[in-house]
Amino acid sequence: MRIERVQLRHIRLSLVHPFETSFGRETDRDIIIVKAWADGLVGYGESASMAKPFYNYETTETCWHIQRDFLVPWLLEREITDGAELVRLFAAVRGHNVAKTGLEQAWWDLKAKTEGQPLARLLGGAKERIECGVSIGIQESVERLLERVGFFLKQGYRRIKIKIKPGWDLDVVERVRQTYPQIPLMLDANSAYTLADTGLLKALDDYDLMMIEQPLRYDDLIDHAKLQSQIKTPICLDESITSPAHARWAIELGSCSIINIKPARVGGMHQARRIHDICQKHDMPVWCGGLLESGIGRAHNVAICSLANFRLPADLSASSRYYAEDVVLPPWEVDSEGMMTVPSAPGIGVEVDEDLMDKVTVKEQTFSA
Ligand code: OSB
Ligand code: MG
Repeated sequence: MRIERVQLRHIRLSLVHPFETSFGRETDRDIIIVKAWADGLVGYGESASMAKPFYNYETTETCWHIQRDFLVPWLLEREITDGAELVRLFAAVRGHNVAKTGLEQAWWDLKAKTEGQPLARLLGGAKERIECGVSIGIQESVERLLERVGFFLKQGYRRIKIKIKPGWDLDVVERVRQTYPQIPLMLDANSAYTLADTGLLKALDDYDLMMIEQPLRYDDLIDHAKLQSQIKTPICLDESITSPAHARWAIELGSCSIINIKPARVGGMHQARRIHDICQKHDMPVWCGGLLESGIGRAHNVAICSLANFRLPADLSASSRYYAEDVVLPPWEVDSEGMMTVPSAPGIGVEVDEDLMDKVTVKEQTFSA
C-alpha cells in the first residue's frame, strides 16, 4: 500500500470533567488526528498527545514537528506492505512514540479497509466485546470521589481505577473500601512515590487491590523490582514500558506482574501487539490503558483489546465520560454489563464526524507525495 496524501489536524476537545493526576490537572485535550489517503480509501489515526510534557516528554507541538519534518515525508516516499516495515522506517527517530502512533494507526486503518476487514480481526483479535473500566482523577473531596465511584458503578463499569498521590492515598483507599468492600479496585500513582514510601505502599496490601499502577519513577525498572518483592499488591507498569524490549526487561527483572499497554505510548499497533505477545508467552496479563483519546484513538484501543491476552478491564470508557461531543459516529457506548462492542465494519469501524472536526480544529496541514 502506498499512501498518497496525509493530513494532520491539531484539534482541541474540552473534557466534561477536569482530569487530575499526580502530575497535574487537564481541562481540555490537544491531540493530532491523522487522515491518510490510498487507493480511494481514507484511514484515521490519533496522536493522543498532551499539551504539556508531564506524562511523558512529548507535547502536541513536538508531535507536529516530528511528524511534519521527519515521519510524514518518509511515509510518503515509499510503499509499506506490513506493520513491521513501518516500525523499522520510523525507528530512525528515537522515541517520540505518540507522534509515530497517529501515522501508524492511519496506515493500519487503511490496510484493514483495503482488505475489507475489521481492524480487530486484521490484528488477530477474536473477542467481540471488551470489558471496560473507568479511571477516576483526584477529586476535591473524598465524598465527591465516592459519589463518582457510585455513578460509574451504576453505569456498569467493571473496575474502578483511582488516581493517587502523596496526601491522597491510604485514607482515601480506606474510605472507598469501607463504602465498596467488594468492587474490583486498583490505583494509579503516575510515578508519585519512591522506595522511601515502601511502608505506605506495603500498607495498601490490606485493601485487596487488583494492582497498583506505576508507583515509582517513569523510567524505572530496578526499583519497581525491589518494591514488587516487598509488597503483595501486583505492580502494573505504564510509563516505564515504552517498547517490546522494556516489556522483556521488566519480565526478566521482576519489575511488575501486569503491563498496561497503550498503543500511543509504545509507538502504535504493531508494537502494542508485540508487547501483548511477549507477555502472553510469559503468562503475564495485559490490559489496555488510555490517554483520554478521542473516539478515533479509542477505536484503535478497542481493536487491540480484542487480542486474547488483554485479560483485564481496559481504561475504555464511553465517549460521554470524556467529551460532550465525540468526533466519531456513533459515539462509543458501554452497555449495562460494562462491555463495549467491537465494530464489525472494515477498519476502525466508526465514521468520523467531519463537521465537528472542522469546528474543533486549531491547525491543519496537508502533505502530498
Ligand atoms: O496514567 O493511565 C494514565 C490519562 C492521561 C494520562 C495518563 C493516564 C490517564 C488515565 C485515563 O488514567 C485513562 C482513560 O483514557 O480513560
Ligand atoms: Mg497510568
